[in-house]
Amino acid sequence: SLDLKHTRLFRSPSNTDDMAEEAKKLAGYAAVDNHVQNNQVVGVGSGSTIVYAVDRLAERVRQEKLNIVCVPTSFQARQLILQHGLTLSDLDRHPELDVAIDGADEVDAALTLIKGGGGCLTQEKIVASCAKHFIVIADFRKDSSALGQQWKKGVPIEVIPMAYVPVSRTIAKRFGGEAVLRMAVSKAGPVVTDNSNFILDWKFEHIHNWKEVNIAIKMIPGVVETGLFVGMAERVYFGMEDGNVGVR
Ligand code: ABF
Repeated sequence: SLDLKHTRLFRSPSNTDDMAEEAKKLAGYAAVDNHVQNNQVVGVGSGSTIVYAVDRLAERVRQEKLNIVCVPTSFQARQLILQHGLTLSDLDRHPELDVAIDGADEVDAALTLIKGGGGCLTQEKIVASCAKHFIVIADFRKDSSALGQQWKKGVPIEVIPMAYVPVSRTIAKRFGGEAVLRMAVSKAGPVVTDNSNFILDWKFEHIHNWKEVNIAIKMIPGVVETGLFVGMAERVYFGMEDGNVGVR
């Protein structure tokens, strides 16, 4: 019928958003079901995809009476853990995690990630580095063969506030592109991280050797951490548009 054709040809943006939400849920559930077992310490990432993983984790803890301890990667993750009635811990008490699950802004073919689009990256990288297994969950829009194809906002870099201008200049001079101070939506001031720092978004101009560039940027005085996660992710679950889960 005419109506049906119209629906197919002009899919509304809200449909794409709905599909992405469903995809996030598929990925979050798959990661928790495949990687969380009883008596584990679990790192809880940040963002919107992790919300589904925590929903599933809480459900399994309730239904299967699991004994799970959660270590958060942000204020948001801490709130999520508490709101779901899960057991909250920290790296002082649990410096070794069985698994950490987190979202990402983009994932390339080598499982290199861009993270920090939502403002969290430093605590996420610390927690991931303490986990035996680091599992990433994402919807189909994050899947790319080379960084920069999907996520157009650049690599987030957390910096000490007093250093944001020199760090920004050094990055542009040495690696090209520009590193822009991330402003709050209100434009009233810069975004301030959970660690009271600022974020520069480095809009790079071409593909780099991410391992080398990550180390080089980290060596610039004033840089706290980069949103490049190189050689850390063990597996990525992509929720797909067709309702399946892709694994890389
Ligand atoms: C945080 O949330 C960030 O590291 C990453 O940028 C983002 C992913 O969020 P979402 O799941 O909402 O896309 O983990």
